[in-house]
This record gives sequence, C-alpha cells and structure tokens, in this order.
Amino acid sequence: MVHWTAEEKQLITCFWSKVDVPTVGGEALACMMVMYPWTQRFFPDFGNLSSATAICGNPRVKAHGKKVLTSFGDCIKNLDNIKETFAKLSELHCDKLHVDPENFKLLCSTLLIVLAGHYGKDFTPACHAAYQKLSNVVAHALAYRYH
Ligand code: HEG
Repeated sequence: MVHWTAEEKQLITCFWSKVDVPTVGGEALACMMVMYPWTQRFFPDFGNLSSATAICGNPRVKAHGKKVLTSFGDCIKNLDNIKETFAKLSELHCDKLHVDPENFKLLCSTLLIVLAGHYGKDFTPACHAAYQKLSNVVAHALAYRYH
C-alpha cells in the first residue's frame, strides 16, 4: 500500500481546494486527445474532434473532462483507500470501455501540464511531486482490476 507523509496529504488536499475542476478537467482531456490522437478513438460519439480547435471547443469533451476530474478528486478525500475508490471504475474501463491502461498515464501527464499552466507558482515543486505520486497511484488503481 502506498504511504503518504503528512506533508504530502496536506499539499494535495490544500492545492485541490483551489482547482477549478470543470475547466482543468476539460483542458486535460482535450490536451490528451490533441497530444495523443489515438486516444480519440474511445470517444466515437463525441462529434467533431477533427482539429485541436475543435477538440478544445467540443462541449462533450468539456463535460466528460469535468466528470473524469471530479472522479479523480473523489480519491483525494480518502487517500489511503484509492484502490477501493476506483475498483468499480477499473472494472468498467476494462470490461465495458476496453481502455488500455497505458492511457491513464497519458491523461495524468496532461493533467499535470494543465495544472502547472493554470496555477503557476502555486503548483510548487513539492506540490508537483505529490501530484506526480498521486497520478501514479490513480493510474495503478484504475488498472488494478484488469485481467
Ligand atoms: Mg474514463 C467514463 C473516470 C481516464 C475513457 N471515466 C468514465 C467515467 C468516469 C471516468 C467517472 C463515467 C463512468 C460512468 O458512467 O459510470 N476516466 C476516469 C478517471 C480517469 C479516466 C478518474 C483517469 C484519471 N477514461 C480515462 C482515459 C480514457 C477514458 C485515459 C481513454 C483514453 N472513460 C472513458 C470512456 C468513458 C469513460 C470512453 C465512457 C464515456 C461515455 O461515453 O460516456
């Protein structure tokens, strides 16, 4: 099981209270689709994804990004139980959505970029390191129920 120091927990929860979840979620998902265009294939009914401009302005992308980042935020309320928090979602992404778990890492990487872009110096190196660790734990938890 992952161990969090008191400082990491404090950094993660304190920073999260500042995060604009709908905006950052939409941008992180859009950024993933632009940077790693093969990820678009999981969203065949999202409409126009034909260019970076189309992706960034697409309301389905924004809505889904908000949903995903809200779910990401749920685990912050219970950092010692991330595996359990994501058990059902891991099954869903494996059995129903057939999302290759490598993609969780891609989304986490664009999330960190978008956070750094929005929050600049509030996203301190220590905070970045804590979120990098959290991203790894989340990606691992989402992949855990894969078979
Ligand atoms: Mg997933 C649905 C969370 C990464 C593709 N994702 C969902 C849902 C949640 C969620 C909460 C809604 C589940 C439901 O309807 O019950 N996703 C989630 C998290 C993360 C993640 C927390 C990573 C941090 N998802 C992810 C990635 C892909 C993906 C990387 C593909 C590249 N998710 C995906 C698809 C759906 C969901 C295709 C269904 C979308 C729809 O049509 O509604």
